[in-house]
Amino acid sequence: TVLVERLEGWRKLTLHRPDRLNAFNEDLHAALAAALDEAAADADCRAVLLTGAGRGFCAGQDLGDRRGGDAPPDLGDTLERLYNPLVRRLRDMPKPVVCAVNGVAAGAGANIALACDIVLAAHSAKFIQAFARIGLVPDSGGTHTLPRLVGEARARALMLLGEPVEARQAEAWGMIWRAVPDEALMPEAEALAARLATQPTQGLALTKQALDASATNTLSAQLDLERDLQRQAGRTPDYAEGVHAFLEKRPPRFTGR
Ligand code: LHQ
Repeated sequence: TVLVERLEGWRKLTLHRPDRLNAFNEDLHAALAAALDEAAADADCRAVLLTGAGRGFCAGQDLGDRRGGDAPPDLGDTLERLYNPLVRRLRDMPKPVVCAVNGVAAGAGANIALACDIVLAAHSAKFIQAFARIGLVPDSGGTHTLPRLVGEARARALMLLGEPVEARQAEAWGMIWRAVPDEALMPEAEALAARLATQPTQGLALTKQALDASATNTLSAQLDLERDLQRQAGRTPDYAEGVHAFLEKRPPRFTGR
């Protein structure tokens, strides 16, 4: 239920349950976890593109997928086992993750998109914090990411009202990187992933670490972290190559090491 395409230096992962708008069941979670772990472990893969098949990106949890009969399911357990590890996999991926939101992103589907590093969305796509509509709490990190992206006032209203946000509005609010015409989405997202795959991958991975830590660090702690991460970046062959290329006035040839 996840299509994996191995391209030149990067991978495209497509959520594939189009008749359910790519809503998550256990199988989709397992397939995506395996695909992300493989992408993380493959040194030749230097960027990941995540998208959805059909007219939706992801409608969140499959609300028809109720196991265990009439007893209320333990949704905390579902988050602990499935959604929380997924968000951690995306954030901790030591290479950039681009998300191409091809259609509606609802509930956990919206927040999983927002957990990716660079989010593009088709003009026809919408983001819906659908949780309030069914009595749930926004999850998959949304209560952390959304207020930081769009500010407290917008995040609160979106999460309490469950109203859709269209792609262009999401771009204007800084929720995503760019909204693009529907037919331009895949070419632009693929070009971005391909470009990222030629960049100094270790430096980008360290940059992700710094940005994630900044959510909770003081400035002083963050300065210490930047020192430590820069020390690591300064030892990479790609840094040496970047400097040489600059001084020799030629394009760099980064290897991702
Ligand atoms: C679906 C779904 C869906 C099943 C569309 N499930 N079939 C975490 C932990 C544990 C438990 C609970 O939740 C979570 C986190 C969450 O994600 S909670 C939030 C779950 N998601 C939602 O509440 C969104 C539900 N879906 C919708 O509101 C609409 O489908 C949206 C607004 C996404 C799209 O609307 P339309 O474009 O009008 O499409 P549609 O509603 O006609 O959907 C197409 C088909 O997909 C339809 O099936 P059908 O057999 O009638 O063609 C839907 O039933 C099915 N589908 N979402 N989450």
